[in-house]
Amino acid sequence: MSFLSNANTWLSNLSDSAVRDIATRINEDGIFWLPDFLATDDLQKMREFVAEAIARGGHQSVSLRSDELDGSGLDELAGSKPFRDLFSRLYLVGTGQPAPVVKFHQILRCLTGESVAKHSLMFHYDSYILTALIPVEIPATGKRGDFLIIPNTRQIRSNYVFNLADKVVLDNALVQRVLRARASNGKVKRVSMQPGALYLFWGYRSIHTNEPVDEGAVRATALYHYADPHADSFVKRQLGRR
Ligand SMILES: O=C(O)CCC(=O)C(=O)O
Ligand SMILES: [Fe+2]
Repeated sequence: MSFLSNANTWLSNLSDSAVRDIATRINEDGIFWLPDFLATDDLQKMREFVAEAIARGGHQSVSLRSDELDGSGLDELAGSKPFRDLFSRLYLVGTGQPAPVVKFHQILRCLTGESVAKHSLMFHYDSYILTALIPVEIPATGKRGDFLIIPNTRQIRSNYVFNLADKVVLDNALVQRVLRARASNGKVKRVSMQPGALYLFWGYRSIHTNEPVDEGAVRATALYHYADPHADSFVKRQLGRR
């Protein structure tokens, strides 16, 4: 089977009503997921890329941007027309607004080593409306780095300043402690990540994070962030924020 053919076949056959169903799932459950979006061979190529990136980085956590993903296979997915179309179609259904040109803020997030803790249990809102997450490497044993989400807790803010205020409140140490306590009491939706599956959620509207994995383990997730509602904000530019 050729590279990404599973994914592209599913994507190319998505009817408008199937896209609406996905949006409904995201609205109602907080997250949509599709198992086996990537075939085993696709995953294999990405896993080799992750292993090399971690080895190069001295076996510590690394985050790679789109210009560092050549040859990973994740760049090919970013370029796939039906994959890109899924984002604009969901945007239209989800927001009722015409979709901006699809440009991804793409990250391959590899967690391992001592720095795992620093990159885990940091509840946040994304700067982008729609987030696709594809787990590439998830430990089969020990701590599995589950995804935690409190879905759709806010609307899209009309002004960047209100968005920033939400983020500042959420960044507060006490708020983070309260959220961690809620999570450890089982009061936060927990998603056990399956490698090769596709997960979609409203990253801008949902408080979310990941649990840690053991230091000797590797957790790698590919993230495709789309549509920053405050991309043109003057204040944002002045503050030099992403
Ligand atoms: O890796 C994950 O599970 C989530 C990462 C995330 O939310 C982000 O990078 O914005
Ligand atoms: Fe996020």
